[in-house]
Amino acid sequence: MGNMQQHPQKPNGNGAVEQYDAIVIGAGVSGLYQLYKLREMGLSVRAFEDAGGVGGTWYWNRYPGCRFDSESETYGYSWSEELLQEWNWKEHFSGQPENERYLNYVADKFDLRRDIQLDSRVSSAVYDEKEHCWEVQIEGGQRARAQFLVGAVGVLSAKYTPPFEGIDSFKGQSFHTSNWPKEKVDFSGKRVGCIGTGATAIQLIPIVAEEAGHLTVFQRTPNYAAPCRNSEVSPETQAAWKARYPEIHKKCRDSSAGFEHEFDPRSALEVSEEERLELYEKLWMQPGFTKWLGNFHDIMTNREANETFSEFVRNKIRERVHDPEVAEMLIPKDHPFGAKRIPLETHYYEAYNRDNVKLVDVRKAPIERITPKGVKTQDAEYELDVIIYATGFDAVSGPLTRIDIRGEGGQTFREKWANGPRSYLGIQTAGFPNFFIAASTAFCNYPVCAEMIVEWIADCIGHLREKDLSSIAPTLQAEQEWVDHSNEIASQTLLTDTESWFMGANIPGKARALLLYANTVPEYRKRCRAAADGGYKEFVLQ
Ligand code: N01
Repeated sequence: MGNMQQHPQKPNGNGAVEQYDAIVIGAGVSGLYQLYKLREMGLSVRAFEDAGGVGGTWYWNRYPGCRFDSESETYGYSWSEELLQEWNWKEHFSGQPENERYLNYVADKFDLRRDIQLDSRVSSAVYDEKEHCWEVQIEGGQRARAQFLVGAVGVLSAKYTPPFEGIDSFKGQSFHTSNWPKEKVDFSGKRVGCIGTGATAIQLIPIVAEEAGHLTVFQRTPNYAAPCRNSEVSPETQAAWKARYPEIHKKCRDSSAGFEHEFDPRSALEVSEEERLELYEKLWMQPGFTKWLGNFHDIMTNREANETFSEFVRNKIRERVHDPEVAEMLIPKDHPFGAKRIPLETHYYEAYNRDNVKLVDVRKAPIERITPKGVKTQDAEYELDVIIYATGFDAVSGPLTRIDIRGEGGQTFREKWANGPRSYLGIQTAGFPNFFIAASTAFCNYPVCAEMIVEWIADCIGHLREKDLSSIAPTLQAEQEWVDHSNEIASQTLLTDTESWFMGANIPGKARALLLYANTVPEYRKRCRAAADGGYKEFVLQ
């Protein structure tokens, strides 16, 4: 363990085109495992990573308070018993610094660094139809070719900053939460503004509120946040996890959303009000997503059932925020609980009871521009020393459409996905042979599905090599059937009539489509396995 291999140096750009069996874009949770899997199979692999280190999401998102919303014991990789036994999680919902350390530990333990070139942003990838291979270009001019190309780019990695007028004129410091500096940002005595109140802002606001001289929160849409109830992991719990990891992972794989939680099979409407409230209070006291994924099953499908819990949460907010007017501003009224990913919080609502925190409604009076002094809304100018953009991501498709990917006949991936994702199983797209997407778009505890997808891709590549085939891509028909099936599943949920990144609704001009696959984890796994076991009948193999 810990052999601390060096990363390959970035060449100066004029050299020959490098050749590999496979190229992986990204060295985060999916990319590290994909590199490991393909190398184990004897392929020559190069991973290109935009960042200056490994870890993906856990490299970029260094803002104060950033942590898992999954239980730590369910987030770590499940594929190495040795790793599971060696690694000790410090907290039940582990924080960013430890998560980044974990992924670095993995990179060292499995000697992955020698095949990961850092500070290397892939700008284009073009399919060579004659040779059945991909040529990628790295910013700066370096080129590399490989038969297989894997986009392990994550789903929330293309950061989004609204194009506010005057954004560059601000004289103070400004940060996007997903491009946070490595050095600690000193807020003491400063006037800080935070734009956005999504899961990211909800994690950072209580911490910044304690440090800053004054904090102004610019909120357009309130969210339902639920208590995280994080705590340190005792040595007894650590030992208990280590003794039952196979059981923990099986439970996650067999559950609806990849967690240890499972929905209550009863309807919220079939029990008495007393029984319902008893369950709600019990769930509320528990850590993590229990209040979402351990709730009555129909809170995700039936508005009336959902409303019973949404109202319960609104009352919890009213209890915690002293000023009733501020409480009402923080209460969501436009969407049902759970139709957006639930932000897990620690003292979030209490932050608004502090004298140095002000909540500003930018739905009523939108932000007009950023000025040299701060933020100008329709009815006031807020003078600031620091602006935090907690304004989210161009999710799922964004990381891929920002690369110039060209498939058969010169067709661009950007055009192909212009009206929403078009794939088969979320993994491959017709007309882009040998290009795989190793980012979990299932509604899932991320690594649980990501591991499965990485393994599916590795098996598929193994199949091609074994049968001496040169390329694979789904048929247009299989892709259309998958899109129809995904839309059908989505229409049975409350997700599609809510404005959120799930629907691409946070990005002006982006097509409205559910970007995730709303089926359960076991159903998704079954479909992926059937495609492989059935001999890849839904694919064109050459
Ligand atoms: O991004 P978001 P996020 N003017 O899109 C506001 C994961 N995550 O980074 O809602 C004013 O949710 C926008 O307002 P509105 C998790 O999956 C996980 O917070 O569009 N405001 C919103 O308030 C999560 O769902 C963890 O009206 C503007 C905010 O910016 C996902 O990442 C922690 C605006 C963006 O919220 C994204 O969360 C954190 C404008 N022009 C995140 N434009 C874990 O715990 C945007 N906004 C693992």
